[in-house]
Amino acid sequence: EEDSEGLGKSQTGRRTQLPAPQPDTSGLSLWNILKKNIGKDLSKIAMPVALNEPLSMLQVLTEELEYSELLDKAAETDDPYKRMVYVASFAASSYASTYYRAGTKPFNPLLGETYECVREDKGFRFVAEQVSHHPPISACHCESKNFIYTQEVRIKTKFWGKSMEIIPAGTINIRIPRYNDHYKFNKVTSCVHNILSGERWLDHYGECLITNGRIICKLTFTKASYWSNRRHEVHGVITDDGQVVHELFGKWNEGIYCGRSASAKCIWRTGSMPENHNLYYGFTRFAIELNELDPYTSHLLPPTDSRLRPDQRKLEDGDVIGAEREKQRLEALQRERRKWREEQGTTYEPKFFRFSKENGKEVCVFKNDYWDLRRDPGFKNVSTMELW
Ligand code: PIF
Repeated sequence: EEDSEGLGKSQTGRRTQLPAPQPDTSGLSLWNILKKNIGKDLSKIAMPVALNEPLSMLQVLTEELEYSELLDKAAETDDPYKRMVYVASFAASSYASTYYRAGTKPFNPLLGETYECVREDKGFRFVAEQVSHHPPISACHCESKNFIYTQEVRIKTKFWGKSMEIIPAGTINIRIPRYNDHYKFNKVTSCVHNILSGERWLDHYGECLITNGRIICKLTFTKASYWSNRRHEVHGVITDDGQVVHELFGKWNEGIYCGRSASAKCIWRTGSMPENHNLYYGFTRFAIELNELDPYTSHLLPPTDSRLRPDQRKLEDGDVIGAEREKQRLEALQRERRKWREEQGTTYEPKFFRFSKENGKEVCVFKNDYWDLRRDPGFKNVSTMELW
């Protein structure tokens, strides 16, 4: 049964565990791969599947909405400064899931790969698509009765030897129609430390500037320093026309508080991790659910959905050798499609998003037809690419 908004009602409960634990990849030497590619753009090098976690970049984007209830709270708050407090806490919360994840990277989606996520419990529905391969660009759109969230990720990587920086470009837009709010913000730099040896860990640093008209929040992610054991700290200042209204502090892996120390109010706190998460890629409960293929959804999905990608499924099932074979096959097919387009002199057009110009900048906008096309009988009569 589908309700009027097209938010499917799954009868089954969601899974609480992955089908197989993370394979042992301790023998894998990243150095052997990276030494040949120093100074090169790492996104142009095919990496062994054993470095991956069984989620695509499109699904990892969905993880940033794990604490979407903060946006729901914002949408029920008349005070515009408090709304900014919730939105800023949401921005910090979107990094929480990365804390246990430094060991692996998501699958680089194939050009034209898509991912949908319908969460009737959280009240949102989400669509993402890989809209460019080189450079990798993913676009997503999420809507609920309370908010509209869009994001476009363009990643640049810098390999420094001991560490790798991931420098994101692109903007996150959150609209709360009830108050006519339009929040815009950028992402901060992420850094994978000890990329070649030792225990890998992630840091996020830089300034995230959130604007909503005159009300601005400057959220600073502090870079870990050799001289201090304070890590993962975030602090923020909300101003109206330059006047400080609220102050925020906390850690992106623990929680965010509003106010001054003793009297501060907790706005957000991370959820508990599932048991044995260290054996299962450090996934949160929400992450575990993302690649589940339940019988209700499976007949509605377009054939391009990440859940149907065979190498990722094989990795999830613990079959690294099969996954590597499939990854190479899919990459070869993708190269053939690219060659074919070059011969035809055509360029790739995204399916559910459209490139357009906004103030001279290229942006990727949701065409808003995904959920209509999905209506019974799903995507059976819609032409989509054959990716695998
Ligand atoms: C392949 O992607 P990989 C390459 O793009 C390859 O060039 C392409 O062939 P083509 C293949 O079709 C692709 O499958 C390489 C690269 C991808 C990202 C950006 O999956 C996000 O083999 C990075 O990967 C997030 O990966 C990292 O780029 C988060 O997906 C930690 O650059 C990287 C990652 C670097 C390794 C970090 C290891 C940390 C554990 O012939 O079409 O060009």
